Amino acid sequence: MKNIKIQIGAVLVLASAAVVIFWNIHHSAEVVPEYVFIYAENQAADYPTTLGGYYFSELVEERTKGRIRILVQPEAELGPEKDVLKQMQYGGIDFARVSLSQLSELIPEMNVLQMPYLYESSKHMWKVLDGEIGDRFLTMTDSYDLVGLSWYDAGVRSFYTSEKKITCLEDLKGMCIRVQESELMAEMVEILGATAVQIAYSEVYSSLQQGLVDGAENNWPSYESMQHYKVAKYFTVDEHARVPEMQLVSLHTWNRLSEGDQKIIRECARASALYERRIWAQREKEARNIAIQNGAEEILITEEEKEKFREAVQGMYEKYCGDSMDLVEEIKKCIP
Ligand code: GTR
Repeated sequence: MKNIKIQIGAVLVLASAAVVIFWNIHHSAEVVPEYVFIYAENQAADYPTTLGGYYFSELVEERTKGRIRILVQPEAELGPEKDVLKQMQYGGIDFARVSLSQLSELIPEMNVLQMPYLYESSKHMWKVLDGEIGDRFLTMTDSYDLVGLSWYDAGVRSFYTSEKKITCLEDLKGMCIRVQESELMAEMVEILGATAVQIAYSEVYSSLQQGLVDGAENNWPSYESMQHYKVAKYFTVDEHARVPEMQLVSLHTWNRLSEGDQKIIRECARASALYERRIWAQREKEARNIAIQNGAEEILITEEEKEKFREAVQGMYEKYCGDSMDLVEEIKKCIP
């Protein structure tokens, strides 16, 4: 009898231990987050900037042990970049990755970092952004109810057209080219001789297909990812602008977080930016190959011809960087 009691006792102890273990496992798998934030991204789910966003979200969740969850919404589900920025200023959207062309519409001082033919190479741009200038511009957003977290890579932009190839500057005359919803980009295209039409990113494919515009301009990965090569097969490598991109958080969201959490978020954003930069370089090559294999024609222009493009836009510096010409000089000297 005594033995049976001991056995029953042991079984009960084991059973309750199993319940505790099961409860713990189950419970820890379902940590209820303290914060659930949304993150706007206008590129496809497999695009480098989106992958950077997912990585950021994973890192934050890991480092906060599930207390902070960030839901990345790709493919412009939360609207065009212009509207996303407005919503962030009111705290309607928490995080986003946006092009500086769009951000400069809100913060004109940013234009200086996206001027046409400003950087000589990707390395040159990264030397500027990784240094004191880049840090200064990340904090510039604070007075616009936004907090800059990190810089993302978006390569270099070139023109692409449907019917007529661009082989020299004169070819742009009379063409109608889609640009971002950005005054600077529109002016650049007009100065180069074409008519600029500002259209949201998600509408570019149909605008090219329906012949509303003769061409557009972007980097190889966007050209390939959005399948623009199917409706605009001539890609002219004029490399007119390197437009960096920024990962941001709404100041309203930021102010809800403790200093410790803010630090984690900054660190994870920077780590995700380095990751994005690594996969960007690879994707740039792949995108070019995919587009060409599917019928795109790459048109290379001579240095001499490129110089004509460069000269044509010089007047824009006075207008957009009038008060910061010293900074332009500083950037130009920041050669790696
Ligand atoms: C891409 C950028 C997008 C968007 C797009 C455009 O390079 O990543 O965020 O700005 O260009 O041309 O609208």
